[in-house]
Amino acid sequence: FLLSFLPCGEFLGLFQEREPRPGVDRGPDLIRAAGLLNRLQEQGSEVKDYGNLTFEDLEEDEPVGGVKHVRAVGGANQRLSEAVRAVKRDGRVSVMLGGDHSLAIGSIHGHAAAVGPLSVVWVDAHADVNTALTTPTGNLHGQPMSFLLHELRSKIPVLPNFSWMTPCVSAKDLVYIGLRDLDPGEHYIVRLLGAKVFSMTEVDRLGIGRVMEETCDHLCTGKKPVHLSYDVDAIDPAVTPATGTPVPGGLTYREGVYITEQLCQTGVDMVEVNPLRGPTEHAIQSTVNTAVDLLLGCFGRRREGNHPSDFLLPGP
Ligand code: Z70
Ligand code: MN
Ligand code: MN
Ligand code: MN
Repeated sequence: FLLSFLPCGEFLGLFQEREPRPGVDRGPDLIRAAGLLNRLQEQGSEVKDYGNLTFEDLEEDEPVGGVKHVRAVGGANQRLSEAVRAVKRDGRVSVMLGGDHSLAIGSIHGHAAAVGPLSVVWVDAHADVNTALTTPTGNLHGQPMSFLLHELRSKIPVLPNFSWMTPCVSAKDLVYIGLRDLDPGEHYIVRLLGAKVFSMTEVDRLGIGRVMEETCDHLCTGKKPVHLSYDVDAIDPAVTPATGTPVPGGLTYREGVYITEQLCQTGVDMVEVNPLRGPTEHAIQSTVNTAVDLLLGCFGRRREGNHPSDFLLPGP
């Protein structure tokens, strides 16, 4: 019966070069090549692939106050936001394949522009909530949540190609799962704003069952549509090594899949799959296959098995 509840899924592949860690633009096509679309169709989703957005390298994109690729990332996210809005106009659930996590800016902005205020479940080793002024690296993939949060609005400097962007998420509607590598400024911000945090410590203490129960309770009080932003580095690098910033001590494959089973049919980002970071072909395949399994879990796949709602038991 689960399949009868399946909505449409659709895909936005994203190309984005990121200078220190090239290769993350190849994630979407690898996820496609692993059979994602066919497998979603087999489990009952009507899928449309909206193709890759391609972004040109900008000639002039000097760092702004230490923040790198500001104009390219700002412009790319503006286009992505519009693309996600178009997907929502088609009445579909949006799945954004990254690409790095800075793309959550446009993905979540576009989703919110279409349906109104959202709850966000951010599954990641990192909180990605540095501001342009707290960032220790200048990398925008460590900052997307800071642009999206209403509460940080006055703390974000004016940046070129970001003027289209306005915050669309309240801290009380944000749940983090899997955190284990925060910068001091990020930890301060998360505590100051009172976002719900299930770090790996809480996953260990409560177990993933209780974590998801409390996550759903927390989201139910807000009653807003949910956006799941899934960084593949939330999963332990033993399972998903092909990613830019692997951090030991992550979610198991089973915990990672369980999250998706509890949160199906939401808008989804699946980001930070980077084949050039995989030490071996096996490491890359393990990462890509895990990303596919997480996406299948988002659209109704259950480990106990599934059957179509119109299944007819054949007689002799
Ligand atoms: C670090 C920073 C990071 C990935 C985020 C970012 C860490 N806190 N790594 N996403 N893949 O640079 O702000
Ligand atoms: Mn991230
Ligand atoms: Mn991360
Ligand atoms: Mn990142």
